[in-house]
Amino acid sequence: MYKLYSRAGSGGFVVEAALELAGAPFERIDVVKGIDPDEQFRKISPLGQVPTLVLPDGNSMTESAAICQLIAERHSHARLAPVPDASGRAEFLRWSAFMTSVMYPAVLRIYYAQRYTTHAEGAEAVKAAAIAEVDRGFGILDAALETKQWLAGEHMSIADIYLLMLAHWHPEPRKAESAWPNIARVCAMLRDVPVLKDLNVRHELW
Ligand SMILES: N[C@@H](CCC(=O)N[C@@H](CS)C(=O)NCC(=O)O)C(=O)O
Repeated sequence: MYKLYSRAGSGGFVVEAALELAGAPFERIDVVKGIDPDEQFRKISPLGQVPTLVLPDGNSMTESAAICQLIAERHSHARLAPVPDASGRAEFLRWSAFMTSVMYPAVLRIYYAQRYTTHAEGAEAVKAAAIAEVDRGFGILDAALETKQWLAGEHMSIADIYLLMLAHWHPEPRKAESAWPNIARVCAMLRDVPVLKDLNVRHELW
């Protein structure tokens, strides 16, 4: 069985979604901000961040996008990602990497702005620049969705759910509706998926 360290409203959302959609049983351990839930947590998550996944074989990993990719590979029946030789695979890898390496860190600069400056007064400027960076990224993702239903291939993938999570982390959670209509369309479809609706009761992303 998997063991997932998570927290409501965190990047644990997309990993919980992947595990639920894969039908993979898991134990969820809630991590309260700033308080390690058990001795093991800090050893396997040196930055003290969630999501952190302990695999059935006892190995563990951090990094939301990598975790989602592993779950997709190990539970391929759930079709969480295009298979390696499918035409949508390149887009899946591209947009997953974009969201985890460009978007997620920019969101962190919004909510943890004081970590990104040594100036006592600097946090507001960090935050403003981060919002601009997030908005630029959403513009790129929206354009990628202009001619297609999903981010990668013909089916919904875990990358779309990653996008749903990011969109709801925006300080103006309804901004997609006016600024990024294609992202708003994908999010509207996903908010109706029963598994995601159920997860949102705890995560309260929307
Ligand atoms: N690169 C990591 C980022 C994880 C992350 O920043 N998680 C946040 C919650 S969304 C966290 O645990 N922050 C606590 C902290 O940094 O102190 C990933 O993609 O999983």
